Amino acid sequence: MIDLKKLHDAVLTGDAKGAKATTEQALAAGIEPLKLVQDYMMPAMAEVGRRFESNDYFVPELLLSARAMKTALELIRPLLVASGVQPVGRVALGTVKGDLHDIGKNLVGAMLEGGGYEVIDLGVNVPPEQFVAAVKEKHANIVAMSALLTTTMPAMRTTIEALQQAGVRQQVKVLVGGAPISQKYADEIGADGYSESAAGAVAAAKRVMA
Ligand code: B12
Repeated sequence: MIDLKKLHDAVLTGDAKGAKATTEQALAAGIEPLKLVQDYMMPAMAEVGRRFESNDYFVPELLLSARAMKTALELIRPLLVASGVQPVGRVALGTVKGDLHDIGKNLVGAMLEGGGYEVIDLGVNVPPEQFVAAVKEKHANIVAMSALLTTTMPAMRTTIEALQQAGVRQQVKVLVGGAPISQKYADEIGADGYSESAAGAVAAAKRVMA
């Protein structure tokens, strides 16, 4: 009998080895991959988000949990694809042009994956045309942009304008985030959603897709 709570606890405590081992055992025992994500990993990441927001967890803990989540997801993702479980949406995620900060972006990506979204991670220093290409060629239905510098925030507006010019703005929802970004700024540049946290990014994605 496998104790699946171990998977929850491994993600919560950032134990990538433990997350991998329990996931392997569970999959070998025929447990539904989706059950592992929805009942154990997502609640653990949601708790990680809560602990971060209440200052019980800090960036190192977040990174360890994100890595544990990613390690387990690497085993699970191919099975979800094979079993035909449709992702709830496809997100083109990146840190905007000129900006190399990716810790928050990576957390947002892990949370979105945990929330059932397929994430196309475009990396850092992503120019507007690369976001446009992800929408056109990879059929992303959400563009999620991160910026940590006040000097790179305007690249979000430029990217939205590039989506408009390419004629694809209507077919995507745009989410923005990062330390200097606010709801006010998101409204100003015509983004569809904003969140100040990785856990909130999933809720924002759900809201804009509804
Ligand atoms: C780590 C760090 C770096 C690292 C980045 C490493 C990496 N791989 O990311 C390094 C050392 C490379 C770096 C470089 C620089 N940095 Co720096 N950096 C930071 C620092 C200390 C932490 C950022 C971080 O990771 N926070 C933790 C994560 C979890 O938080 P987050 O990114 O905000 O993300 C959360 C939310 O914002 C949200 N979120 C984020 N993205 C998105 C996206 C969406 C769609 C949604 C919904 C939500 C969302 O969810 C996340 C999780 O909850 C900040 C200070 C700070 N306290 O923010 C300075 C800071 C951002 N850096 C700063 C500066 C100035 C620089 C440099 C210019 C320094 C220099 N002179 O070279 C360079 C710029 C390089 C470049 N071109 O990008 C300034 C920016 C000031 C400003 N007003 O613009 C800051 C604020 C430090 C300061 N107080 O001066 N930096």
